[in-house]
Amino acid sequence: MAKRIFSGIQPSGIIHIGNYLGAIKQWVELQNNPPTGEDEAIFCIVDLHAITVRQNPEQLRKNTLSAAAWYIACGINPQKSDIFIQSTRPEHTELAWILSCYTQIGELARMTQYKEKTQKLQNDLGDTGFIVKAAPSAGLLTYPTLMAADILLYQTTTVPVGEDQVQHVELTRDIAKRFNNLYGQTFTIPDYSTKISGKRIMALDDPSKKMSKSAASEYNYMALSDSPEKIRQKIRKAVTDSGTQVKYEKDQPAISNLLNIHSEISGKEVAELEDEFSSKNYGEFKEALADTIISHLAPIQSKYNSLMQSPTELEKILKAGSEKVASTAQKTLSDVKTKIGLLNL
Ligand code: ATP
Ligand code: LTN
Repeated sequence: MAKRIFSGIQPSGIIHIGNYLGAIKQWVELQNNPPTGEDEAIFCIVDLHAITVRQNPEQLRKNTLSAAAWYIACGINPQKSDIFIQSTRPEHTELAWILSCYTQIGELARMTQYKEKTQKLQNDLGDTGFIVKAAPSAGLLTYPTLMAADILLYQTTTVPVGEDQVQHVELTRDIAKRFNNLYGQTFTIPDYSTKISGKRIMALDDPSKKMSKSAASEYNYMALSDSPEKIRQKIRKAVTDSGTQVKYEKDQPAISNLLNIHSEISGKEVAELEDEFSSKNYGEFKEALADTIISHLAPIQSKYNSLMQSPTELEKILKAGSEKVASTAQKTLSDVKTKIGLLNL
């Protein structure tokens, strides 16, 4: 059986180095060195997931096209992999509804992302600076059934994601097994694959939280689009611990996070970096880290800028991707409908 890789990112903000190191970088590696010769890779821009929290329509449109440009600028090759926008394939929402009828509310309510996003909504400061309590939408709760549909429609074998998404892939496996047990072999049971040694990239302004596109402050994340000056400023401003040594320690989460980022970008082991900076202070390490990020991002940013000059080219790539994946999605959905007793007229 052909192996199929599927993954996606929400166009809910500016793509950051957490998305790059946790997801896109490993997508590119899988695309270029597939585990078997016949692998196929599909990379989606999951705009329907982004609307589980309120988005500005104009900004959402911009972020969607810009996500496609970042995918390509980082090394996803549309000749080798399919890139498409989730909402352009109606099979995703159709299968998501069906799967939500095979998922328990309790399973959804205990997802960490649901709990975190619900809490964030309830603590958000409105424009006036006062806390505006917003109730979570049903979409935020059923988010994982849409993600399960994304994955299962394509008979995906491998889902390369950051560590925060593993729980959702595990739920996808449970739903798929449940369905297969009831109706016979229908879905391939997907595996997840994580990089960055199973660690997540933490926020620069608070190492107890993950780096996130939808953070209130831009000092939380390092965007792929940040200018060299901004990169230097954000790294200088990044919080550090009470210690002074550049060492990876459990009780020194801020410097450990910065070491992790350096290691992932430079390809040097953390121990090697600890050696290199053993007689240096935090300030010197931070300058070196900023240099490393700036030079790594420079060619990616220049490719991104040139892609964004021709939005119609990007749209063409996205349309072609959507058409290319259509037949697999339609085949799975039709099989599911028949099995559960819907008239497939
Ligand atoms: P949002 O803040 O809007 O929820 P996000 O920044 O968490 O967005 P997603 O679109 O949810 O980003 O995630 C896209 C991919 O990037 C996923 O595979 C996710 O696991 C990975 N990812 C996101 N944040 C991090 C992080 N801080 N460290 C490592 N991987 C991450
Ligand atoms: N929930 C994921 C985005 C996502 C996804 C997917 C990832 C939606 N559908 C299918 C892998 C496979 C996130 O990163 N927040």
